[in-house]
Amino acid sequence: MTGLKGALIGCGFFAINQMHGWNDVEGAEIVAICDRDPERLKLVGDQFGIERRYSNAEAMFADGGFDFVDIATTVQSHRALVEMAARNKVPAICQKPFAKTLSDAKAMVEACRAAGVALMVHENFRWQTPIQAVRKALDAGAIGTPFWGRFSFRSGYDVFSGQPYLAEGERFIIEDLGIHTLDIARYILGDVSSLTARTKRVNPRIKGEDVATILLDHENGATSVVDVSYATKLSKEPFPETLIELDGSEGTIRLTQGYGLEITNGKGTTVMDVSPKLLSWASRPWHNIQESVFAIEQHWVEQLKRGAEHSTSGADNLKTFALVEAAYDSAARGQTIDVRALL
Ligand code: NAD
Ligand code: 89V
Repeated sequence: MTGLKGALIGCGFFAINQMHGWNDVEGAEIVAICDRDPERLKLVGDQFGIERRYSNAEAMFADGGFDFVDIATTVQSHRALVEMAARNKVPAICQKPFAKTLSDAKAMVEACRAAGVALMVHENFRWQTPIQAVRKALDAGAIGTPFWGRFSFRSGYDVFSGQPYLAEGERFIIEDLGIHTLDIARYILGDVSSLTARTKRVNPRIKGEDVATILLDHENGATSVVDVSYATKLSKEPFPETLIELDGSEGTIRLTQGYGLEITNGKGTTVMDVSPKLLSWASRPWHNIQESVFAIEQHWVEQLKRGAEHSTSGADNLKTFALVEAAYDSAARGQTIDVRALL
């Protein structure tokens, strides 16, 4: 395979994982980086040995010399940068949350479609080893047809020290973390027709909600609950594990804390360890997320080379993003929201 050349915009907290991931990916390398903060640009450029450094994304696109762009900035700049990539006919990866609003997200998908360039959202949680293991068990028919699910992320971990902006937004847990959990629910049980949500803010030092409980009606008739919290203090901190319960016509699946996968069906019960790998550059407890960064980047390269759609393409992610908007709307109005009407 001829190697693809990439450029990364946004050299902040999470970009370090993305740069490590690119070092491990086969068939691609990062040749240019951009950040408007000179300190971050220098830190990442020096750490990863990248000579081409820009403080302005327009200038980087004007110089060109790369086959794709990886946008790792926070949400405020996503629409402008994705549209810049489309104007320059450069395929783009965009971090989650994809956009500030669903209408921005739709415009970004349309810009890339019209320009004929691929667009993938860096929605990496479905690429975690334990989530892939659940999907594999379902696909193998281990529990027949699933009719109920629970996708749960409850933690007391201090995410604010690494990502201070998470304490400052009007919206917090659904937009930042629940977006991943909702995407996992879609990935496992399929698209959603309607949704009902309730939210709370428990931590008085942050602005947005840190607890959400969301009831999903899936198009195939299954029902699920997505429950997320950063206000849950447990004896053994589960961050950043998503726990899953699935009931099916022929059995049950439980993804338990500590990365255990328990499957019960007519043959009895099997228990497997589905722990993520601890990559050479990774550190606990983030290694689960870090491995999924590498996995989604490898997927990007493979699909781009084949000219095939990505699992979390911009178009696919509109259906996850609509769940985020619907959840905030439902919580504000105390009503069930018709998700299909938003798309
Ligand atoms: P951060 O604030 O640490 O880093 C963002 C960087 O982008 C900063 O260095 C900033 O100077 C730069 N930047 C912003 N706008 C720019 C522009 N227009 N041009 C050039 N540089 C610009 O943020 P972070 O914590 O690294 O988060 C970045 C994104 O990653 C967010 O959208 C966040 O939600 C997401 N994230 C994803 C995961 C995941 O697992 N997928 C985990 C953490 C964060
Ligand atoms: O994955 C994320 O988007 C992170 C975190 C796990 C802290 O919520 O922001």
